[in-house]
Amino acid sequence: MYCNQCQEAAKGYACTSVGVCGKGNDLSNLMDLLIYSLEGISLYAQELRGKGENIDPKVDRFIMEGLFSTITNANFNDDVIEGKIREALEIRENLKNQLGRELSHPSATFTVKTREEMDQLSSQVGFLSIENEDVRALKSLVVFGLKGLAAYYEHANNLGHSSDELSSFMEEALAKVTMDLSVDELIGLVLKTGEHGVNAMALLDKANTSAYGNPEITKVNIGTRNNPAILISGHDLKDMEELLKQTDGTGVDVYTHSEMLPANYYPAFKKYEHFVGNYGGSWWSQNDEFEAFNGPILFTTNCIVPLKSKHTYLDRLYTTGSSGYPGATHIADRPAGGAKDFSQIIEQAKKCAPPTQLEEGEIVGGFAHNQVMALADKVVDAVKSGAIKKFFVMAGCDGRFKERNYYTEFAEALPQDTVILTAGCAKYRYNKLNLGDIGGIPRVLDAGQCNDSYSLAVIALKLKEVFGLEDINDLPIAYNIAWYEQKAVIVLLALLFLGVKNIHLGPTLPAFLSPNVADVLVKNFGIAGIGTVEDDMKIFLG
Ligand code: SF4
Ligand code: SF3
Repeated sequence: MYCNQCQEAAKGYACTSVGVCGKGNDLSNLMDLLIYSLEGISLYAQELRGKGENIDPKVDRFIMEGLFSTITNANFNDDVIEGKIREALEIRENLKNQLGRELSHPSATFTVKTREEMDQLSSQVGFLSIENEDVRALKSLVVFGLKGLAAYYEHANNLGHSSDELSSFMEEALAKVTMDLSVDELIGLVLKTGEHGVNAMALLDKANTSAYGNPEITKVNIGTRNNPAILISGHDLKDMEELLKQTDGTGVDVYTHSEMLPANYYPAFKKYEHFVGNYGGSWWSQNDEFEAFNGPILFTTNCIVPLKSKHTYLDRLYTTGSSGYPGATHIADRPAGGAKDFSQIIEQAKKCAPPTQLEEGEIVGGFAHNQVMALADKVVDAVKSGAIKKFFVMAGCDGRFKERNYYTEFAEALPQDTVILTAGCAKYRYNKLNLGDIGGIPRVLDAGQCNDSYSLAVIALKLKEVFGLEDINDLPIAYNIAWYEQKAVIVLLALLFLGVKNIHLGPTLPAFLSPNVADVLVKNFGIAGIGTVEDDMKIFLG
């Protein structure tokens, strides 16, 4: 195996024998082969689109789900990925028949029957097979960005929204990854991926808000009640809706974990009396928290942390959608026009003890673009009067390593006339610190999930307009972003596409960047890493 798609890649290089995330050698190789088969499918799809032919939406959906299932800690089930490879070959065959001829690239022609054959081929098709390290880095940036994009698109698609433009782009980009492109062409493709990342996040924003209303300022309870309960994690709001509906009136409460916290901000979900609040912290703290929760846990997406031998909750662990874990129960997709069936989870919950309380109090969030715009006058006045000197976008991910204490310390060290704009699970490093407010505006404004970084971009563009500025970089906004998995990669590419410069990215720069590609990002976009809190504070406030 050779995997370096996330921030926790071993030794800042790559995981080569077992993933820090828990991904095994075989699974990693199978995932490489799945991506390769998606490239083969995409070559046919692009050829057909070029001839004006339609592509079956099921093919688009398959590509989207295939990419999503290979995201860091989304799916740990070898059998599922093997099944997807077999399905991919069938789909590729159908597209070949639709086209009436075979394409020549090996990804469009290979066959594998047994798992041994899969293992053998997979070791030849991963990123290490690309010799030139700059080409490898740029193609990695595209494919990892596409994975994040596919995840966001899947959630929008689950809510009935689709975009032929997005599907076509995913195929175009996957097809191009198989080609000999120059470094300049690949840089163009990276930026185009960012452009479509903006489109995917905008589509998901529309899907979420048109279905569930605009997020609004909300105090989220972080304590517990004395009823049996289900914990739901991940990003899929359609799953959230169906779980709340099906648990209503059953005596079973619902709590969110990690990236599902922002579900608490939506009017359509807040109306449920049995939706109690949020339990625990970000993804990496889940093992102990799930143990203490006592009831069933439902994963709608990543981030799953493998259980250690001391953990007892595997029989309470459920996955759905693109997530998967060996030994956990997988809830099947919803039938056309119907809902997923969560009855098994609810029945188990009824027999479980209520959650053990870990903390009490509340956290405040719900500052997506609509809510912030409703407060725009107040915000603009605060900036004009000097009460707010600077905004700090600290969106992105949290992670398990100690170096991320930097973000807590940075938030604490920020002067009182600054406001943090956040989204994604990065917020758990400072959202319980009680950093106060500026004339009623909280000093931590949480827009929502990582995809709601889109909201932060909308807010920045709106402020640029209000202040009559030419360039988004003239705003008093600094970017100190934390990343972990590939959704953060697409968020980063989206910000670059929007013209945002001087983003600080930490806790370390991606291991998949070659020195030359890192240099391009530094020179053209002002990307930088992080240093000590003290030094960075001088840079940001200097
Ligand atoms: Fe390693 Fe991250 Fe890849 Fe997991 S996803 S194998 S931790 S680089
Ligand atoms: Fe990512 Fe796990 Fe936090 Fe959506 S999903 S942000 S790390």
